[in-house]
Amino acid sequence: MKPIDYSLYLVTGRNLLPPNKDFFTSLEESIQGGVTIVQLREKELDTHDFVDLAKKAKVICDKYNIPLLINDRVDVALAANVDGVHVGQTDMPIEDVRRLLPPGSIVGLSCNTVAHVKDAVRLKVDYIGIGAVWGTQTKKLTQPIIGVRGVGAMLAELEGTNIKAVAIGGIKSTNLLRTLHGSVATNNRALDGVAVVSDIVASTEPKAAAERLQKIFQKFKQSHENHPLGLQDNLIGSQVTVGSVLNGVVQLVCQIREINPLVHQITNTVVATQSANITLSIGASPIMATEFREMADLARICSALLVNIGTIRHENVEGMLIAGVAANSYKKPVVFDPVGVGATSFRKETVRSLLDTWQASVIKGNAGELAALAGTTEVLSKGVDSVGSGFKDPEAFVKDLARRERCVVVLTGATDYISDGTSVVSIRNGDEILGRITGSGCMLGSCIASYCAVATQIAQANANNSDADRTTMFQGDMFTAAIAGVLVLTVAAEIAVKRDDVKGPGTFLPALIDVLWALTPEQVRESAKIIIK
Ligand code: 3NM
Ligand code: MG
Repeated sequence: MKPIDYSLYLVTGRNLLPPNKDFFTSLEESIQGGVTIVQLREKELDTHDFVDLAKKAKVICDKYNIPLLINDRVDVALAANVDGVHVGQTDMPIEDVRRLLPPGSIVGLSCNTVAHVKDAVRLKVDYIGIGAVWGTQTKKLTQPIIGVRGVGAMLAELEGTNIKAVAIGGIKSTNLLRTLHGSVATNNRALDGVAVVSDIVASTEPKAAAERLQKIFQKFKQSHENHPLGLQDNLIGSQVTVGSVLNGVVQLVCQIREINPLVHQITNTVVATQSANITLSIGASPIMATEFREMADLARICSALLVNIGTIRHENVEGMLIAGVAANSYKKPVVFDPVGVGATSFRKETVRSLLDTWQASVIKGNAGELAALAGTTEVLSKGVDSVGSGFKDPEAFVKDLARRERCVVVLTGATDYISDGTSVVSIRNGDEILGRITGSGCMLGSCIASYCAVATQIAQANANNSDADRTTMFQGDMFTAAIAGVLVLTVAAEIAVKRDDVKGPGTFLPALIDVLWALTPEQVRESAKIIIK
């Protein structure tokens, strides 16, 4: 028996068909577009009509040799002689479904929690439907929305089983890439497919809708198989050495002044001016816009986005959500600075919803912030500052967090640690005076975003047409960009603090801007104190 292809799982919804679109025509066109398995879902239909509908749908599915399942109704599945049944948590128990259906039938179960997945493993279902991953208009939900990162935790439970998994709920071609990348578990288990109702059924061109979805899925599958994080071109796979990293940094430090990339920064009201000045001094151009109506336009013209929640207000969240989604859709890097995330539950909830909605390319924070983000109590914070020295094993922590969040992670402190989930670079540059001025961490976010911007532009300029078509989330080497941001700012701080005119924090800040303005790639290379593990 050939394995079932769950990649594009259509759940029907006749009430969503466009006017004058025949159900069977829509079904057949969607299969022609790339639907690989179909579930007939009817909540209102009389049994007689349901069986009739199932038999007719079966003729179409058989023509294309794809499986047909029935939602909930074992009797209808038996009567129409289809391939299996999908049940929800409150439907007939799995043991009974199995006993009633012929051997070899497909049995699927809806799961909303990790406990449901554990049950599914014990009951040996063929596949699970995880949902709702996003909000949906198609079904009245009785359980909270899971969010992409919650899907990963559920997928991890499937390790060592043959159980397949699809996600469902609000999946569209516009969020599919993020759904797939964002839900990969820490053990690298990914979705086997996605289940979709409205994005296909409500379309006047279901064939084109299915083609779009299937194309994105196939590219995700390729990039997931080929790159450990699947997100970006970086040094993964090639040998990372201090020399190769510094060469990459020097290239970015030189090119940023030629390319002068636009960097959109949504930051806090304490540091906006100095962040903008820092951006200018290293050779990029800042746009400090927060109005949500501008976000889509800015994502198109800018080469990177910085999101910093330092003085977050409820009314700013929507803009941050829209900006990140728009940046993702244009494959522009998103640098995220979860300032003070451990301080209040509002910040925690905001950070969770931001990271559930878009994919960051780099997350940076101090020990307290990253501990709060990771949900460990190993490091405590006081307001926006960390308490104590940090993690017992900072290298392992940043590597794990990079894998979990599927992006580059920068942990700042006396030593800065940067990981892409495979390598960890530690940097021992800087000066304690950086801790005596406000917003040095925020300025670092601006530097990283600026180098991410130039890395993306370089990658785009080098891309040929086939590369432009690829479906990694980002283009460009975000790992080297993050390292460049840290090195440039910390090396400049060392030089600035030694200047005769610097008497303390007040004179340090303008000196830092001046030093950054004149900093040469050679100074960065010569002063860099970096170790790679
Ligand atoms: N089940 P759309 S969400 C049928 O969460 C169904 O179990 C869900 O429709 C679950 O793709 C859902 O139009 C509807 O959002 C999905
Ligand atoms: Mg049901």
